[in-house]
Amino acid sequence: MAQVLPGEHELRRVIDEDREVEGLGEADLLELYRSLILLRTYDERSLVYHRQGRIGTYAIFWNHEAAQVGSAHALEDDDWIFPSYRESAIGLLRGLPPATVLSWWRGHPAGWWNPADYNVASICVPIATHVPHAAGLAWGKKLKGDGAVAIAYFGDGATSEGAFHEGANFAAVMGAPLVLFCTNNQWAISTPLEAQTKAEALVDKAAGYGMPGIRVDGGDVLAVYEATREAVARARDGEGPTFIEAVTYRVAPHATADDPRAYIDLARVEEEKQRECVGRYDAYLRRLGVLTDELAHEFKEDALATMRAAIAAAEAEPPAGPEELFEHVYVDPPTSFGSDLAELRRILDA
Ligand SMILES: Cc1ncc(C[n+]2csc(CCOP(=O)(O)OP(=O)(O)O)c2C)c(N)n1
Ligand SMILES: [Mg+2]
Repeated sequence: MAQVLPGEHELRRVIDEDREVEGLGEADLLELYRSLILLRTYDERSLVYHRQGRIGTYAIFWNHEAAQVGSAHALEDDDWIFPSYRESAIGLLRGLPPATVLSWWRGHPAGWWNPADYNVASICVPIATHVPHAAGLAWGKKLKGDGAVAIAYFGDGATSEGAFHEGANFAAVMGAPLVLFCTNNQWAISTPLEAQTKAEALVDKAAGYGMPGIRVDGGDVLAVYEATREAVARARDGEGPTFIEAVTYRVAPHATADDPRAYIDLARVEEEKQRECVGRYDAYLRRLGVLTDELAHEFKEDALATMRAAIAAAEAEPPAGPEELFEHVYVDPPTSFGSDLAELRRILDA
């Protein structure tokens, strides 16, 4: 049996150490910035669209962008992404149209896509159920020998779920090329991390599965990139899965339906907001002399225009027909579907 050292507790950092990441040129650094601005803008506009009644309940990911962008940029296009609801817009980094993701939040069928078109699986709402799916896909990739890896995104709360355990254990035993990416934002709705686990750090769970664990500053896009690149390289080299704990803080409500004032320390939230991840990277790039006001303005304006066009496209989708509730459920639908649909049409007058 391979000896696996306990996961590192020290947070890996790049920005706060004013280091540079080997292999990243100026164009790469700006591409990371552009992606951060795209996701930040997506998130901020989505909150407004929710308030305007144009999308449904929405899971805010403000201050999670660095964890998402840093990790996604460490992948190749052939690698598979398994997002949770907190990473709803991560497919944008793969060319998934933002109108599609907005349609998803509108509960419209146009919000679903063929995962194989982008190597991005459906957005997973049940906690951790996608971890075994990702492990299975990664194992399949290994059997086919095509060199691709998978990454599964989930939260601190997900580590208490059976599906997380099953997926992590299976991936380790099968040597599946999988990155288990845990965004530890220290809350699972109103459950704080200390009520979630008695483990000193979530990264310690890695040792229980016999896989390496990396603990990284989740607000540091470069540190996340570097850590994920290492995990991806291990997976591609046939060395199996890695558990990454990206430590950040949820400074927004769990979702638009939540009011965290009932359970959160607002002073802590304010403190964390001061260190939010896009501003930290912005300041780093300016220290390096890579980012100018003009470029920052251009990226922001592009992202805003993208979102304006996206919400217009999502709203232009014709309403879904009631028959779509019944389609694609069975190859041979039961005969009752016919009368059920007729009844639904009668009720809806559709
Ligand atoms: C299997 C399952 N149980 C419960 C829920 C309800 N639920 C939605 S979000 C959430 C908290 C998850 O917290 P965490 O894994 O830390 O992710 P975060 O929301 O912080 O990104 C829960 C319990 C669910 N979606 N699925
Ligand atoms: Mg959480």
